[in-house]
Amino acid sequence: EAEEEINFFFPKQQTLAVIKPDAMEDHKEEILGEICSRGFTITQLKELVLSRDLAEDFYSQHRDKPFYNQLVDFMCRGPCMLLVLTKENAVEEWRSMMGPTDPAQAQETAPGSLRARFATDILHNALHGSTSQHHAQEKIQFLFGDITSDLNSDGVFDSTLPED
Ligand code: IDP
Repeated sequence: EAEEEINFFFPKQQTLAVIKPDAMEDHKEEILGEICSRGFTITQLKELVLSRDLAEDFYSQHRDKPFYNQLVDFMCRGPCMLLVLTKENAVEEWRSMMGPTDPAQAQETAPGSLRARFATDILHNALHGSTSQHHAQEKIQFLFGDITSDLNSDGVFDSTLPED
């Protein structure tokens, strides 16, 4: 009953976090430790090497950017850890824990952030986090949803994502 009351005032939210291949090598334990010590619940977790198709779909909104191919190469070069994080205000809080996309900017404006500490450059920036609840739900369904729900009417796997 106490928990029901807490959830009424501070509704739980889910976000998708990804530890990218550059940070998996040396910083995985420390990042997971911080996620837990900030009070996030890890609701789902999966470690895998993304296929090229999956990485292309995951970042399909960037397909016209000059860095798209490099980004896809980078995302499939080694294992990633995919995490569903649950907490009140999870989307915003995880973005703020990560810090800005570019670690140079992160070091200036958010020196304690995870990207300030663990990212190498604007491409190899250690972490992903959803920017809205809508995007979070879409990506969580894409990465963790039952594979049969992604079959089209011909029973063929359909990996296209809806547009933003
Ligand atoms: P975000 O990850 O902070 O939400 P986005 O702009 O959505 O940032 O970019 C997605 C990912 O693409 C970034 O995390 C980073 O790995 C890469 N990226 C973004 N901007 C650049 C760039 O200007 N050059 C190279 N890679 C970039």
